[in-house]
Amino acid sequence: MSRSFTFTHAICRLPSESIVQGLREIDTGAPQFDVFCKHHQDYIAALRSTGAEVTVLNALEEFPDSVFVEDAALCLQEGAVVMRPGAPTRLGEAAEMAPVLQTLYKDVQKISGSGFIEGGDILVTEKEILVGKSARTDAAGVAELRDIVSNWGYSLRELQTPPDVLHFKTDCSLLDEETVLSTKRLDASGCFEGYKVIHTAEGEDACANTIRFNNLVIMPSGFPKTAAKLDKAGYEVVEIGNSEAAKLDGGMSCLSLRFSPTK
Ligand code: CIR
Repeated sequence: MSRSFTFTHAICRLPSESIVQGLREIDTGAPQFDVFCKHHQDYIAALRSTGAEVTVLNALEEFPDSVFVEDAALCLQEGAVVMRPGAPTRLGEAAEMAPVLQTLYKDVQKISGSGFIEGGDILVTEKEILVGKSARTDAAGVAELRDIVSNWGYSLRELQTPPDVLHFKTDCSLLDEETVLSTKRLDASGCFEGYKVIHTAEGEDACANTIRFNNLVIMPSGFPKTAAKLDKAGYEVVEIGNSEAAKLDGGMSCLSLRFSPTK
C-alpha cells in the first residue's frame, strides 16, 4: 500500500462563523457561511466514503482560517510535526492542533525555532518530501522540518513556490506513487523531474489543489477539462463545491490532515 495516499484517518475542523474574516489575497467578497458548511459536509462525506475514520474538531471562532487544518501540522506514519504558520493570525492554530495529534501519535514533534512553515507548502510523495518556500514558509522553518523528518528516514527537497502563489500545493497535488497534477507554471520550474506530470487544463489552474485520498481523487467542482483528463487517465474523480473556500484561497488539501498513524 502506498503511504503517500493510502490513509486510515483524517482530521477536519468545522468552519467558524468568523470565517467571513478569513485571510485572502484578493477580496472577491466574504464566503457564505451556510454554503461553506454544505461544501465542508460533502468533503467529509467523500473522505469517509473511502472507509477512513474522520475526526471532526469543533469550530474555533478566534481563528477565522482554522478550517484549513492542513497548515497547522504535517502527519506522517512515524509521527506528526506541529507547524509554525507564517501568517500571524494563524500562529495559534498550531497549539490547538498539538493535543489532538498527541491522542493519535506516540511521536509529536514541533517547529519551535524562529522559522515559519505551513502545511500547504509541503507535498509528501512516495519517495520524498517537497517543500516550497513562500511568503508563509522560510528557510529556517524548512531546515527545522528537515532535521525532524530525516530522523524518520525521509529525504526533503527545498523548492520555491512561484511568486504570488499562496502555497506550493496551491499549484500541485499528488495523484499516485509517480504522478503529480501541476500547473504548467510550477512544472516549468523543473521541480517534478523524475515524476509523471499531468497539467491542469488551459484556464483551470485553480483546480491544481486536489487530493488523492485512498481510491479517490477529490477535486473542486467547476473544472471540467481537468476532470476529464484525470478521468481519462484512470482516476476515480469526485468533485466537491469549493466556491466559498476559494474566496479565501483554500482548496481541497487545506481542509484535512490525512494520515495512518502507527501508535
Ligand atoms: C490563508 O490564507 O491562510 C487561508 N485563507 C487559506 C489557507 C489555505 N491552505 C492551504 O492551501 N493549505
